[in-house]
Amino acid sequence: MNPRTAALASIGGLLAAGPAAAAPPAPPPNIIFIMADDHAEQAIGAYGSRLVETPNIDRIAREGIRFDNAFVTNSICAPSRAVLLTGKYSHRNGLRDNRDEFDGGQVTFPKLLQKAGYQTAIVGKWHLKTAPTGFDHWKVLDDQGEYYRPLFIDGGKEVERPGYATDLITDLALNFLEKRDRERPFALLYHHKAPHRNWMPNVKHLGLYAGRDLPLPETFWDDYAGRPAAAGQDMRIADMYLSQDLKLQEEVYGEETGTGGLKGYPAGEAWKKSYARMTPEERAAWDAHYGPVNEAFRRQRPTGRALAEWKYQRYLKDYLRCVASIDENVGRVLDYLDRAGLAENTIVVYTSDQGFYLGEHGWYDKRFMYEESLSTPLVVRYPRTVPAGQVSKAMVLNLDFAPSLLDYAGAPVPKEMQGRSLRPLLEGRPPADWRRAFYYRYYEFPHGWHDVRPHYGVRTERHKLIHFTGDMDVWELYDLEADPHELVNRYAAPAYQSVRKELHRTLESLRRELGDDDDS
Ligand SMILES: [Ca+2]
Repeated sequence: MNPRTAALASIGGLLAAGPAAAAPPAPPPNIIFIMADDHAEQAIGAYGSRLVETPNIDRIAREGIRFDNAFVTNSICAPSRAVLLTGKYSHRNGLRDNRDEFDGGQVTFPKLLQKAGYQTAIVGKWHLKTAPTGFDHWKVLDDQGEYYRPLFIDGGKEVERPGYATDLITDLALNFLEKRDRERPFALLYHHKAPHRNWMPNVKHLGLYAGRDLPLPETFWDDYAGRPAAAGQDMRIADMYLSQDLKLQEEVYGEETGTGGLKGYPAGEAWKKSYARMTPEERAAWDAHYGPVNEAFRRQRPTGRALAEWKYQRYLKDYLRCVASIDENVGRVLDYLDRAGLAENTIVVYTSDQGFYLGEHGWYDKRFMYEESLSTPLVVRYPRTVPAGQVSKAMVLNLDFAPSLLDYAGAPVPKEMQGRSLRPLLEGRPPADWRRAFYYRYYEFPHGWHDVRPHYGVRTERHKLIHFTGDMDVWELYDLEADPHELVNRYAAPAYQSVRKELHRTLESLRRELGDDDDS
């Protein structure tokens, strides 16, 4: 019986039996919230990717729901995590960019789940500088985390664990599930480091894409005409480091050919350290793959466009190999839920802290309010009440996670939370007054990486208005239907003046409503 039929049958049963024979209240759902780091929709099978297969993430979508319009409110690692925990925008939760520290004293959904009787845990990436609060159990990566032999902060101590980050984080997740208190519901935040830069695959996945080249995105050679902020960034694949990003050895590359997003960063030294974290066996497998890559580079010495395209292939293949490891490990967790009889009553969420550029506009990284980094993958499975095989086009935000999970746990959602529970959407009852526009704001400048100008804006179902602030003071307007790749800024186009006026009105009303009217 599929879940929809099952739900109808159980409602039918209740009606037939009458109120006197009402079933005992259902137990609160368990929660496994899986968040990857920098995992773009373009690299997930369920979203139509032709680049990589992700059968386990796809399984969550197939047995539940896929959201095609899921977005973040500030497209960068730590801020997105603070939004997840608090259900509040950056200007309200205080974590505006990666330099800020998270104020762990504020209200978060894990704390409220604890009050509601849940055991709460987080394993893997944390990245909020201050120690986790609201978790009964936590083992988190130190800072960004390393791919090989990563350091975990565990009971206040740093513990180095041999092995590969994605496997190790999954081991910790399964270990928590195995040792949990079986009398109480659990909420486990299972957060991967991958596929964040510097994209070091598990050695067992290095053979993927052998002898095969990946297609260049249509916008790879974007000239950024009419978009000064897009022209001024430092996140072009053409400028990636040959060492830390693309894994060439010093004797081969000689000198770096790119800025890599942060002038003066000692990329060669960083790469030596990353490489040295592998065991002799891992290094042997690594060298067996990268030795020939280094050798081919030494022979060909690509320059100009050929070098940029060579970098694209190297970057994207390693990124996708990291994704393959995540998918394999998500499969381990889904299998565990099946074996333990937990699948039916556990909400499984798979998402990322934001989207990412896989060569679109010639870029890697995120930050911009353009579609690839504004969007984030989101699939959810909860067989007990969420019908399988659904696709939602509703505009949903990372701001909605906290209220949704509290709603399912039967805990009150505090007024200060600015998102809205996704529950009616998950259960196939989209509310008529669901949002049709949302507000975005990015802050990290001039400090930090990649020189992306601070900006804010509004996205509606069809249009987008962006204001790059400060001395740049440039407005951009996109028509996503006519120009899905956002190549033509129509802010000054005569045909768009009434749309422009309407977008300004929507933006101002959202800023007022959300209490963010400070441009500085
Ligand atoms: Ca991230």
